Amino acid sequence: MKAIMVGFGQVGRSLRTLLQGRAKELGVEVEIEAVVTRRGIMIGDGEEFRKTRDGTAMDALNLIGPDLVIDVSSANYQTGEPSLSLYIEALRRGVHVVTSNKAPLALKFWEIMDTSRRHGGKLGFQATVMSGVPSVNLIRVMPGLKITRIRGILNGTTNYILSKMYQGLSYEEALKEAQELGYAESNPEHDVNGFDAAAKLVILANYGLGSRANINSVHFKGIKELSQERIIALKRQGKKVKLVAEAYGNSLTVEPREIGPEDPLYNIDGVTNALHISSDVQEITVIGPGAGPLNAAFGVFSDIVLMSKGLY
Ligand code: 80F
Repeated sequence: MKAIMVGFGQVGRSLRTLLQGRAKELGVEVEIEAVVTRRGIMIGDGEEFRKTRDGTAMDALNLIGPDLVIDVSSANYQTGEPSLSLYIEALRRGVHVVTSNKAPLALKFWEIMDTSRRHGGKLGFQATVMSGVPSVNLIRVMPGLKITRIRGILNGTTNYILSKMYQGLSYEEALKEAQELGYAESNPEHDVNGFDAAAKLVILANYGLGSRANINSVHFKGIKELSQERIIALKRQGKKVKLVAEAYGNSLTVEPREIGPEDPLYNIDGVTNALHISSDVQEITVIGPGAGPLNAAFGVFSDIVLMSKGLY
């Protein structure tokens, strides 16, 4: 498959390593024909980005005519651009899109999904929610299940910060660590104000519950107003604060909740995320690392492999 890759940050670099290291052994051939960043276009592939020419992702799509667009660029929650237009155009042409960028899907999920279904370009977005831990793709492999409720911890950075504050670190120290580990968004405000978890909840609610939601449908609140004193006081009462995302009926919420040991989310600490799905047939919980460059890259990689093998 001829691919263009948009974004060459932490996730992009890890993805390149995964593709080089283990795609061939799986019988998957992916040639990165161009890389696009804010700085312009690099024709071909390389360890480091070296600009070959000016241009945008759309220019690269036109120039290369790829089979696959990989989007590992930063999220733009204002407009979803330039990724949103890129997906629509690529999918219309029957070009597949695999992405870890939540913004276009949190803003225009059904426009993108309908374009994919109408024109045949496939859309892989496992990495947008819980990185490499099956969430979107878990729902994908349970066709026909009537999901009634989704509840979980969907942001690695805030769960990491809350866990560290519980152990006595300050908010600032914990955020700094989360940034150094590559968990936080390029604008960490999006993590700590609940925006990132809200975007993920929109994607799951649309895909799993068939909601017609966008980021404005979510009542969300972040963790910035929580003081360490409060977290420590709750600890003495045997409680923890978790940023809980929940979709049920038409209600989509992300907010800090005080929970006790009886709640299955109580023991989900650090960068670990958890997703609990209730349905007419079964209850399912999946637990695993929600963030990290290699984990997010693995989510993208798994989509590429499954797609190239015609498994969806
Ligand atoms: P990083 O900032 O390292 O790289 C972004 C790249 O995008 C840069 O190369 C930049 O030049 C390029 N770019 C930005 N705007 C562009 C434009 N207009 N045109 C072309 N290129 C452009 O970002 P990361 O860490 O590599 O992340 C890439 C994407 O993966 C982002 O959309 C993330 O939201 C997404 N992602 C990252 C995750 C992670 O762990 C996890 C899953 C998705 O739960 C949490 O705590 C979440 N913060 C992690 S989610 N890094």
